Amino acid sequence: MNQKNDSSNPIDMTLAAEILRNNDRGGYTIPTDGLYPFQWSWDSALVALGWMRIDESRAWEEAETMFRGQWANGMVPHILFHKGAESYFPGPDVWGNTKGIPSSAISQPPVWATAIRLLYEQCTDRELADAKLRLLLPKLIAYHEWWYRERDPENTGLVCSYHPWESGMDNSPAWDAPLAAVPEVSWSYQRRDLGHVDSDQRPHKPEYDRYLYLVDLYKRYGFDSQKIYANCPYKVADIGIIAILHRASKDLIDLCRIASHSDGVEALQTELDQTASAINSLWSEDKRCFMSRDLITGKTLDEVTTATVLPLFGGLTSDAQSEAILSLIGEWLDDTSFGLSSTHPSSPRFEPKRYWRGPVWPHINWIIALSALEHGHPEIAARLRRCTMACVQSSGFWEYFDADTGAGCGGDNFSWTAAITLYWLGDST
Ligand code: 9WN
Repeated sequence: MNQKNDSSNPIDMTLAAEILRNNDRGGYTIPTDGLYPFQWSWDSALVALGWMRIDESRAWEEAETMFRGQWANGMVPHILFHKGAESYFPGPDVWGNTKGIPSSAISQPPVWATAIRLLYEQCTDRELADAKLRLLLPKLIAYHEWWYRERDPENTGLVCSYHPWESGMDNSPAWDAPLAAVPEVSWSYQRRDLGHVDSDQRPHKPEYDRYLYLVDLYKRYGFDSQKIYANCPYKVADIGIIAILHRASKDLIDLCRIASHSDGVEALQTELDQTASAINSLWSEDKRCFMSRDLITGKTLDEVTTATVLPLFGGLTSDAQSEAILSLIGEWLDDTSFGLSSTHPSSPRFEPKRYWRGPVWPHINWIIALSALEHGHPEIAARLRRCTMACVQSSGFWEYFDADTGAGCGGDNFSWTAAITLYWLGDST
């Protein structure tokens, strides 16, 4: 049953807290029961921010559990399969990684260092915060080193993604062209997502056939980074990942300074400089935002999505670019009633309730609101917060919301929606 607010009353914070507690599986929080029964990386980072509002040590535990699944090469997998569950496909057997905690073989947008910075700043138990920071810093550094080393081996300044799932924005129309070039698997399989959610809110089968081809390819190459870099048919300089990584690396350097930790800082700074010099090659004057690039064909992925404004969050924009992006966001908000649709509504590929092709995602509104605030536009931040909270108030704590109606879509009693609600309602900004 969806835990729904009475829409005539303010949002009930105890409901949001109850969702996190119900989704707690002991040290980690699942996004939602049934549809996503494991620990996902960027979900978990955002969820930790919600836990910080109600239980500080539980917030830190979320991070510790995630980093327990870190690979020896530094990668933090996008899913940790702590326990078996039949309600999700593809599970650990399909991914095939049996070292340590069974996991997927790709990562997800690296929001962890940014989340840890916010946890550190907001934790009232300073002794706890200092101890956890000391413990997590080397792991965070290894994670960021992994991104730069393994995903930008030619030092272009732009890391690449190997899978649409790695972007966290799975069936974004921006990935249509590079994904179409990936072969399809020939095996038959049963999708579990369609047993939980209507098919008009989920990706199509041809996309899944290619998602699985890539999953199988990593396994065939024995998870060898060099072989995958040389042979992966999907390689995208994903503007969302690049921007989030950049922001997180800056936060990480600041955290290192706070903890007087110098190992790795200089190298991180070099990577930041390299990305700052490369980023303008992705700027589109015409679209007023940054575009991803298909690294196999060299083509620009010409689609305005919420990822394309994230360099604002990354602190990668010139003053003129910031103003251009903020005016784009303002107009985009005028065209929608419930916050930023994941794909711009003027796109012929916009679909208001199909997952990342249109719906409004609460955590993305939160990230963009934070960016607007940092760039001196509190009115845009307030607008994003207001319309996101209005969706939650009228529809409940859903995974995402129909961009045209604000109706709840995807999984219900969703952890990141509850966490962002707790974060926002416990915040004075
Ligand atoms: C694949 C858990 C995850 C989110 C992603 C979202 C969705 C998975 C799926 O769910 O992806 O990773 O099976 O659809 O797209 O952003 O982290 O909530």
